[in-house]
Amino acid sequence: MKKALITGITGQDGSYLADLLLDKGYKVYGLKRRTATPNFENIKHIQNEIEFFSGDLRDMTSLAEAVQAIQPDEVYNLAAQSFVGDSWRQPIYTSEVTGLGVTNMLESIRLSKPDARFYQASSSEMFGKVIETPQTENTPFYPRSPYGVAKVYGHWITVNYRESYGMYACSGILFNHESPRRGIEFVTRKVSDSVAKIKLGLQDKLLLGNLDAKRDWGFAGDYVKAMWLMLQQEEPDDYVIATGETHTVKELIEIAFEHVGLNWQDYVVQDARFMRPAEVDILLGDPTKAKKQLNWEPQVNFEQLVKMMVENDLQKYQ
Ligand code: NAP
Ligand code: F7E
Repeated sequence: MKKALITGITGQDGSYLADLLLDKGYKVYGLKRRTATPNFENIKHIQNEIEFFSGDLRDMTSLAEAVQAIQPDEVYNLAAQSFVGDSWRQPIYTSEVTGLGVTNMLESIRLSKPDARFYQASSSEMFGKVIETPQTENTPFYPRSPYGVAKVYGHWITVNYRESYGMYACSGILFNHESPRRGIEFVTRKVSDSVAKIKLGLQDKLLLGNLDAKRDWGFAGDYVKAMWLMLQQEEPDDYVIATGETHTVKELIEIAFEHVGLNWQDYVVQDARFMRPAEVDILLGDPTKAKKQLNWEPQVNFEQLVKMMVENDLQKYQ
């Protein structure tokens, strides 16, 4: 039975990846931070099938002990301070977790299970103020937030460990991916949750920042399959994972409100508090390499994704 260690198992991607690996017959281990109150919302349906290790990406002792004890075949490093907006408010913390945390994980593997296959959750935020469109594996990085800068470090240290020590280390450059398990502060979930509440008379207005930003949004359930595929190849490599379509925040709002029969102009208010000090105006990924080499294809399109999220939040409040 193959053994996989997932950091960030309580998050959106960690939970979908755990579902996938359990389905494939893996023994799944999850690194989890201690919290004062339970934090199992995304994994409550599989909680009893996972073996947890207590740890934090900033504390290498906890990671090294987990790797030593588990001797995993595959390690998926999904843990991060992942909210771009907060990375300006907590830049040092973000660098430590999202940046240096990757080295802590790689060192833990190098010291006691160097043949484990490693996946690093890199991000399209590394392209930031984009040098070219669409973005590919060869597009130079120009990060625009402390989060993006930390992810560039995580990406290059992963490449460096592959080249320095011959480790099977991959960096998946994933564009935005969403789901009903998305954190409430991200724009898609903020919109789906608010639309559901407005429809049910539980909220009056939806306060948002930049409506013109464009993102290449896909479904998280599709994207975790690409993570697994990257670790099943003969050689480790880096891949862009995206849909190849881009949409504005305004289009997202239009579809979400229209789905419940409301006009977004009656409810959406722009609020400077949700604007960012430096914005990423457009992201559009070219997933050709992943399609060819991994045989990966996204199954859920943008409109289906938005409707799925609104439906889920409607059911929750009903
Ligand atoms: P998420 O929902 O925010 O989950 C982040 C996970 O990291 C949570 O389980 C969180 O635990 C854990 N974590 C945070 N700080 C930690 C620390 N110091 N030590 C150990 N664990 C810690 O993020 P996601 O959307 O699933 O994304 C997964 C990964 O992919 C992240 O690295 C993210 O930066 C990256 N990524 C995401 C996207 C996207 O569109 N979703 C795109 C590209 C890359 P708690 O539950 O305890 O907070
Ligand atoms: O913002 C605009 C905002 O916070 C998307 C993370 O998973 O994907 C995610 O990062 C866009 C931005 O995601 C609001 O300015 C407008 O242009 O949903 P978001 P993100 O910053 O793209 C990447 C790939 C990651 O790696 C990250 O971990 O929407 N926007 N008004 C707003 N955004 C938020 N959050 N809230 C608003 O009110």
